Amino acid sequence: MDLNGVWKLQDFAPGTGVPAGAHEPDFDDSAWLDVPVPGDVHRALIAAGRIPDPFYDRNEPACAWMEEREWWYRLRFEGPGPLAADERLRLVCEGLDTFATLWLNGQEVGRHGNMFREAAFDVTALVRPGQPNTLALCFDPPKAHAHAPDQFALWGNNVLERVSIRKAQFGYGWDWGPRLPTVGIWRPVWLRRERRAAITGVHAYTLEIDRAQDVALVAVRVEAEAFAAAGPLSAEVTLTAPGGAAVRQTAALTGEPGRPTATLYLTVDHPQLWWTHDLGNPALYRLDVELRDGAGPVATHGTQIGIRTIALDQSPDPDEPGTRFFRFVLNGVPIFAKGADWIPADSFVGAIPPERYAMLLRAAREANMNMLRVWGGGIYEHDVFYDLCDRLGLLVWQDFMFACAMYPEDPAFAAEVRAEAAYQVRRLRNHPCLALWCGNNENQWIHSQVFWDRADYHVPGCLYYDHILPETVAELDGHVPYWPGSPYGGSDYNSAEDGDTHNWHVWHGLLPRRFGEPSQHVNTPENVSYVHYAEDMGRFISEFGMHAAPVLETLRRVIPPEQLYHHSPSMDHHNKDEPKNKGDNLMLATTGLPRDLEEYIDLSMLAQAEGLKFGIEHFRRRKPHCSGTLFWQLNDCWPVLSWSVIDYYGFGKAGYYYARRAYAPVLASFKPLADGGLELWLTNDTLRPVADTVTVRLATFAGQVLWQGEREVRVGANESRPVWRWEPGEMPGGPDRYACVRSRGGLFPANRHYFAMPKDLERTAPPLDVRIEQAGAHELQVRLRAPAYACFVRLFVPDEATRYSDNYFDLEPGEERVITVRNEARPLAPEMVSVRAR
Ligand code: BMA
Repeated sequence: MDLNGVWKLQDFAPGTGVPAGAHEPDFDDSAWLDVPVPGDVHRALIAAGRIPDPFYDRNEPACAWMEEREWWYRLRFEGPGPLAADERLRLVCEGLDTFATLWLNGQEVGRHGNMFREAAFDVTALVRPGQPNTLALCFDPPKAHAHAPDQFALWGNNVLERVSIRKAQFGYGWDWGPRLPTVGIWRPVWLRRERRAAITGVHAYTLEIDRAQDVALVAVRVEAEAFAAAGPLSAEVTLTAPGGAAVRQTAALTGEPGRPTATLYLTVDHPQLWWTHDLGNPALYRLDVELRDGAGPVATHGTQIGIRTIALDQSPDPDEPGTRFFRFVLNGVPIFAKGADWIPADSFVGAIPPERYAMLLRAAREANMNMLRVWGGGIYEHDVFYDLCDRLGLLVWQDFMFACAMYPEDPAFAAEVRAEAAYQVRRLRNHPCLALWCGNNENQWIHSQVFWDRADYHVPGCLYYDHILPETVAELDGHVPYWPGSPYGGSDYNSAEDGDTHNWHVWHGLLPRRFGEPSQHVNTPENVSYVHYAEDMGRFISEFGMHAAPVLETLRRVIPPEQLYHHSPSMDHHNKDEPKNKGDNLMLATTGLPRDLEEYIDLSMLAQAEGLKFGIEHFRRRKPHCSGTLFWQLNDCWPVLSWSVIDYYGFGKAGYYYARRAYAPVLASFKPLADGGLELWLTNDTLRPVADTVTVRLATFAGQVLWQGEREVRVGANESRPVWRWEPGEMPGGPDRYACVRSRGGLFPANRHYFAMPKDLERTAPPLDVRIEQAGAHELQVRLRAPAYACFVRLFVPDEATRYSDNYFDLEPGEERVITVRNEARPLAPEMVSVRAR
């Protein structure tokens, strides 16, 4: 029975709800607010006008009072029909945020204190069958359980009282997020009627794929709880292929009488493997389990699984002695992980519509990404996230939810962590998208930077990252690899030789350091310039990035008109990264400083986009020594100036389109050499060799071709290598010119190289010839041409559902391009499109 829908909501001064009788069945709650379950208290209060929109202007502190109230939820529901003697009822709350006490018909059912694991109670004796029942929940004030420990804070808005609560850590404020800690029933609530026995766990995993014999071996472990079973239990497991062919098997459950288990082994002929979308088809099989006792079927369980193996290769890299690989191996094939870090898609995590997940994950796939990292300061995502990643063929690097702090290790907290880990591993382990379990975000690394010289060196929280989490993963999953932290590896936990790294050298101006030396933040234009990515010889770069403003349309929605200027108080409030001039330093190094708001938007976007292009191209050329780039960050949780490439409303920044091209399955990129020479590289992430005729041109921005050549090139499957080299002087650079490469066969997107930073280029923006044709109610064709070189050509429709076949690109003199603009939600007309260039 589904207890989701509209409940009643009211706040009380701490400790006054019970004396007022709010837990009693006959309490009058008719004046209370409506609140959706699952959902979020903030959203209900905004809808009722009790708090202003916290994202607008500087409204955020106007919601702070909520942290000091206790919050009550109530629901009246009709009890189910009479229970038989062999039946029981369980109340299952998948997500309570956070410290809750529950009453059913006035009787206390239990308490719960962890947002990240379900609360389940046997309520057989409390529910009134066929009659009205009342469920009441009281959430303690979030403040009441927050104890600020004695430890360093990373940055001003990193509030450490969060570490004592198993709750989304970013809600207490982050360097891209407001302080708006959530309260409420954030995941579904069910009343589960069970008869004689229940399925408590299903774990499906691929044991082996034999590609020569075209056969796979899949194991399915079924766990049950028998509370009134008529005789021994058995399970029938059916695995159905996408085309309908099914394999079926039955086994008896054995072992502990009340908690028997069985593992079934299914041989699948002609298996359709689950691949990431760029390497194949993410095939999904339907898995059905039926549990039976002597008297017949008692329970069923249905899910989707993929047949795939995933491993983390850390063998020594023979070509870079002293280093080890850090690369994912999918179905036996080493892959280059291309993607971004994922943060919660809204500050109010209980109220995120599934469409928002679909929009963001589709955008990730369209940007040629094959992996996202669910970052450890947010949430174990909603089911829809993992279901979509399964379907779209996107791998997921899953952090456990610990970030940027030291964590308590007392027994009560440790027991909570153990229970949470067990719940989440069991919940997510069947998803074929799952590629890695990771202990936390940055906890070992940050600790090592602060306490590097302490003799009694111990990272508080290691009990989890080194013991409890890996033990839980080994016991309950055992097939998806575990990694203790991000970054992790090497002597300083952020090493170029071993493990994954976060490159905050660029952007935060963090100078390279070795273990045993103090760290330094040097925020100067020279130091934050993205050219330093070229010094990064890391194995797998799981964070790197830089800020850009969102589009003007987004700023207009949250910044009052009189505050629409760079560094206005309201704009600075929407930038949580201290000091707030890092973006200015990056622009100083790259594009020059902006003169007005529109230029600020353009130049910050250009600096971010060029930086991502530069970094991704460098890291991809280093394949396989570097085997992954996840840039910080894909998305936002509110409208903000941040590292994201897709803003809160869904508008892509320039960086989104630059990354999409830089992540193309086959990439052609120029590498400037230290001696003044130049190389052309081809990076092939596909599993087949490629060959093409490429044209390279050196030309001035004004239109004079200085050199042109054509050549046949070949690159092996899954390989990156130089295919052309110009000695110093053969391709003479300068601020008035560019080099560009094109594919004759359409193998890769055209690419170009500037010989100077954008601010130093000697050129003037040409006029654009733009012709827009209506190609259907929801589609426009935009034909573009320029007499001289046009940089940063951008099309814009002030509607976030609009998609562009390409955007923020360059046009060579005389080149004609046709861009398709589509909006499935609303009709488009030519006058809705603005087109500009630099
Ligand atoms: C790392 C991340 C986040 C942070 C980002 C930008 O620290 O893991 O915690 O938001 O860099 O500073």
